[in-house]
Amino acid sequence: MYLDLNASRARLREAQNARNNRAEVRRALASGQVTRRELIKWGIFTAAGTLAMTNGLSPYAHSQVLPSIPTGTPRSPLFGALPFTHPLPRLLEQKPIDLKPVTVPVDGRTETLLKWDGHPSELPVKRTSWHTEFSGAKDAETRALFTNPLTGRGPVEGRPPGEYFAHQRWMEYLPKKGFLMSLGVPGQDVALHPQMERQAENKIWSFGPGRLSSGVLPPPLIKMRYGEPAIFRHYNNVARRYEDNGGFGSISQTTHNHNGHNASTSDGASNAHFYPGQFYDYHWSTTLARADMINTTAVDKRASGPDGNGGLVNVPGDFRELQSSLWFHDHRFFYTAENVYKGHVGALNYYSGVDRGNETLDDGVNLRLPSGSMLDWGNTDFDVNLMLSDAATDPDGQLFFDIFDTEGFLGDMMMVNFTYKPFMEVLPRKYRFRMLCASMARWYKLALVNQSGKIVPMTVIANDGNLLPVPVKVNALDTMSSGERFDVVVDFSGFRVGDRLRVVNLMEFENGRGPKGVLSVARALQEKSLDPAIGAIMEFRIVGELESVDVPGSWYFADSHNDRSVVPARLTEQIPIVAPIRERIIEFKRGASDPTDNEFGACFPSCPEGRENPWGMRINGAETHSLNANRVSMVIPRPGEVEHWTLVNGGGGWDHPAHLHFEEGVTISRKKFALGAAERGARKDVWWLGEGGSVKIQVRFGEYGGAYVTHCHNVVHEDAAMLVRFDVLTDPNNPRSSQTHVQIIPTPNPTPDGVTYVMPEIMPEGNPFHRDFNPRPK
Ligand SMILES: [Cu+2]
Repeated sequence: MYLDLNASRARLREAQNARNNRAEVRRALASGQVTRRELIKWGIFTAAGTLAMTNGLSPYAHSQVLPSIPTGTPRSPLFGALPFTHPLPRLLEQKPIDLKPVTVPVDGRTETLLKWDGHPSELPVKRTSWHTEFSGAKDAETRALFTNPLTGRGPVEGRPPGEYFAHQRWMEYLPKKGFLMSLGVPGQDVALHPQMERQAENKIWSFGPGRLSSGVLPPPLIKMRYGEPAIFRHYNNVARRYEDNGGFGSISQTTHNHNGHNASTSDGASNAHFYPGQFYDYHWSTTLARADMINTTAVDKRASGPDGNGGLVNVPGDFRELQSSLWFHDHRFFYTAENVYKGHVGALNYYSGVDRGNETLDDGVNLRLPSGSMLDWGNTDFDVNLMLSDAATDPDGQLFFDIFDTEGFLGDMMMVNFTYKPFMEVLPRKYRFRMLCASMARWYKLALVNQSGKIVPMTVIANDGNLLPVPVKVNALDTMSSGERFDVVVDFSGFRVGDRLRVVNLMEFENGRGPKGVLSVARALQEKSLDPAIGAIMEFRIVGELESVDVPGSWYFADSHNDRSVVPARLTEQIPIVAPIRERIIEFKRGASDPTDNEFGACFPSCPEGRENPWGMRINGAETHSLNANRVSMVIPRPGEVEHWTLVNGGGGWDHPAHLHFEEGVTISRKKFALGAAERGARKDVWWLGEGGSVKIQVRFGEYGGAYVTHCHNVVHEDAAMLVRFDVLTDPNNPRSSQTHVQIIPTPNPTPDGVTYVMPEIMPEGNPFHRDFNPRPK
């Protein structure tokens, strides 16, 4: 294609100027040099409070002349870094710490606290937040014990006080292990490739092990097993002042376990974010869904976790609800995209009797999927987490994010495990890859090719961390939108040492509205696209020997190594579709009727100055609303009831991946688009809807209660308020379930000085107890 080079250069210059000017506006606002009102008066903001689309401010303002670059900004400099020159870093496995129970008397009864083994200065874990002690302190001395040590104000634990945010079913799912981690500032030690610039302070905030540690990259991997509940203690160790955020990211954060079957207290998306110097104890309970309804006495061996000695620990619940490849990431309302992009992310593998992470142990329960066999469970030698994301940098090689973008920010550099286009050495045998789309607004269609560009089939075994009933062999994966996971098995045994294969991205974007289309493998390999993320993104190299990750110092040799893993013809059983108790229609739409209608100001909780929130959601055909965390849009009245939900893309040329927290849904059908090869009857938690499309799912809730959300997982749309809150009520007749959550609880309102509660509004269109509620909306 012929491009006028001078015009092209001029446009790039303008785009870079626009980026600088926007950064200038952002700094002026943050430091209080100008007000939003002044910016509107000067024509820099529109009356709606959004950045005016003028030259010098918006890189899109004059893009009619030349084809646009998806990022809307100049290409990121690569500093000579070539693709496939740096090895894939494996995610950093986190070592759990034993938690030792101690019983203490509290107000005439006893309570079980958990002490961190080998960490005597660490506050024990307990059922209610330490915020309760801070709030209830009778004197300054006692209060000081439970005060945020970094700031000297507010409680030491950010979890809201009292029963509303107490860990539910505490003794039943008493944590045995703890993961002690901080989200911190890595300083100058991290780069996306050794040849690229080191990231400046506060460009990346990532997890590191221990209390008040620096962040590190690559992101962490946490291995959990059924029957071993854990605590994830997250210290907030990022910058203290919000203007020190390197241009993007919120210093108040919260961690969402996507999609662990946990109480809303520990879901990380119940408006309970916390501040620098504080920690938050998340109870990752490993509860198997339907524990109160199916296999309640834990006799089914398939519903189990590995005991560490070749045996199993049975747990109550439905084995068809077992989960495997989960992940965790920030969920601070209005700032999720910035924070996740900045590094607040990790992988979470759940192991079960069926999906053991051991390929040789043959007990009639274990599926023996590719993994390894050096450890009793959780082998990762042949079971590899691949976290896919896209990034963009400024001309100095520093991570860049456009906080005024509400369409979907796209990067032009493809990364796997936060490394630019890596390679990985593999043995000629079967591997399992746990692929995760951790991008903000970009989705993928992936194929695998050999060195002559011919397709090598992959076998999909799990979708969003749920085993498929039967493995599905494909030439290319289904669309993998933001938040979606595919577990695939690739058989390299037909290749010879020295052979190379590549993972190719076929899905083209030109802006954040959604994909432009899918390219053929041949075109994608020739990179015949203006989208720099098209083409090969990772390389596999067949080698003859390989060191073990699970037991470093041990080696595998291709000529003597015997692959004993299998991919059984049946992996699990499908949950049948039945007649629902009620139906709901959930629309993902543009144009909320009340973006500023809130007693707390424009947004609740606080949202960025100067960014409009054009996105909203509509329940059962009522009014469209943007997120207000103090509004309950749907009530789930009783555990166990089957509901059918139709997730609808409200149109306008946009695409949205719909994400449901807490429970998976069984995919029933699609409108406008065909079901994907691995989608029929599959359990999922993110559904790509497609432009003008819809998906019907079957859901069922249980075991825990509280406030959850369902939202668009284009996290830029999500941050522009495309979420709704739903509240799950617990069963008053079940003595094991929380009696606090038999009703809707107040909404936490976090501040650096502590959390107060406010009373939420409940919308009739989503409330089955309301006389206007329609259980069969059309
Ligand atoms: Cu969306």
